[in-house]
Amino acid sequence: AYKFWQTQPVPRFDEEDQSFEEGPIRVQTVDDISKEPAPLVAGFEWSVVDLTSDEEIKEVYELLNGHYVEDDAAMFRFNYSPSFLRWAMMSPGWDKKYHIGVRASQSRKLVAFISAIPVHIRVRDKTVLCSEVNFLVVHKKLRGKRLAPVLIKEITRVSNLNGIWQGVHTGGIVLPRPISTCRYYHRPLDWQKLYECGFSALPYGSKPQYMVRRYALPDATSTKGLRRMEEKDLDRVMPLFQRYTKRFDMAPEFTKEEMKHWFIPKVEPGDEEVVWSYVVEDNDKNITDFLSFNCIESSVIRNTKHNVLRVAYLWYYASESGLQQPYDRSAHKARLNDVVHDALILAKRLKFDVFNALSLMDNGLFLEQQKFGGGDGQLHYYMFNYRAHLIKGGVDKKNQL
Ligand code: YNC
Ligand code: MG
Repeated sequence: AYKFWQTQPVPRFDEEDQSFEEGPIRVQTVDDISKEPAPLVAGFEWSVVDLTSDEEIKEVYELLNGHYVEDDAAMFRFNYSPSFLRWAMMSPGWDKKYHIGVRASQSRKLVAFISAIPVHIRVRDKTVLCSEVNFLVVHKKLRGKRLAPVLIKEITRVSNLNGIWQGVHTGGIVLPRPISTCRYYHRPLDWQKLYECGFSALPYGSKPQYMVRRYALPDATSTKGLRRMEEKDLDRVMPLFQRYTKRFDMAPEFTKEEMKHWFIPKVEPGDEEVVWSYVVEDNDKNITDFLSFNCIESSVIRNTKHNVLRVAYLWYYASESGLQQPYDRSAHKARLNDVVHDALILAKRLKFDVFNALSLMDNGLFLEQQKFGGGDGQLHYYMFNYRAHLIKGGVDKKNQL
């Protein structure tokens, strides 16, 4: 098993000695790295994809729309919008050499893809420059032919030539060896539609109208001072975000330019919005809370009534309530519940069908109270060429799920 992964600089499952110091597994220099991509099997060729081109982003969109990640029962498949794909793959430091495609030589059809962006990830006391790899996809007709390892080796080579030696990625499958594992939680916003799609089940003995009532939300938010985040807020959100993420063993480190890109991207005419960010500003103009969620639609694969689910994913947030000295767990819990409840209301108004969150950060403080239910899906977090101890939940170990 793991014929490919056992050749790679990643921790193994059977490593017992946990007394190591966290750091790189393999150390190389640019001289050690091939200047040419490995050849592909006859009939296929490497092709850098230009995501600024409307035709080429459409090719990536269509490949992912038809062939990307599905749930185990093949009822839903991610349907990332072209706007989302540009936002996710063209963050500060992006380079088109990290948008790697494979084409069939004759038809020119795009049949496989992999991408990366440069990110700084702090793991405990060390900050690591990584290639964050995403959108690995192989056309369904080319599956099982060991093309994925070739794509992974190519994105590694290009990263290495650029002086990046570590990687970070997430996925639903188990590989050697996760540094953390989270569970997905789902909070229905339109229960009736989720039921009709087969996403939500009717509990034994219940009735649809009870379920609809259970998940009903008020029309208006209630947190005083809550509003959309704007560019002028960046200088106040950044220090709050930095202090809040210090609570966790693993977190990204964003520059101001990155914060701007990730939380208040410019929406050009014709773009769909992909991220919604909010702040709470008090009477003294202090920003006390920040919260964001993004949108990934899922195609409903075989359903006569519905074609897509609009899914909101809770993303980063921060709150002064978690930073009080001494730490007041019940105050933090109450505040997060208020702000997340408002986020559910906002997402409902934006016509989302379900609100997803993972079992990470301080989410254990609100998931149950806000009527999230545990899903089947897990998300495993991996680092490439970096040995680290397992990462557990937030500072407040009582929050762990
Ligand atoms: C996966 N998701 O285990 P072994 S997530 C990593 N991540 O190798 P073949 C994966 N490895 O076990 P297929 C993987 N899925 O023999 C499979 N593998 O050691 C490994 N699905 O290759 C697998 N997108 O080509 C096995 O498999 C080997 O034809 C088998 O292709 C796989 O984007 C795939 O789930 C996933 O499109 C492309 O099934 C295909 O099946 C597909 O015979 C639907 O491959 C879409 C899907 C994956 C979403 C994602 C993150 C990817 C991370 C890749 C690793 C990056 C490492 C860091 C590199 C940079 C380092 C620096 C510096
Ligand atoms: Mg293959």
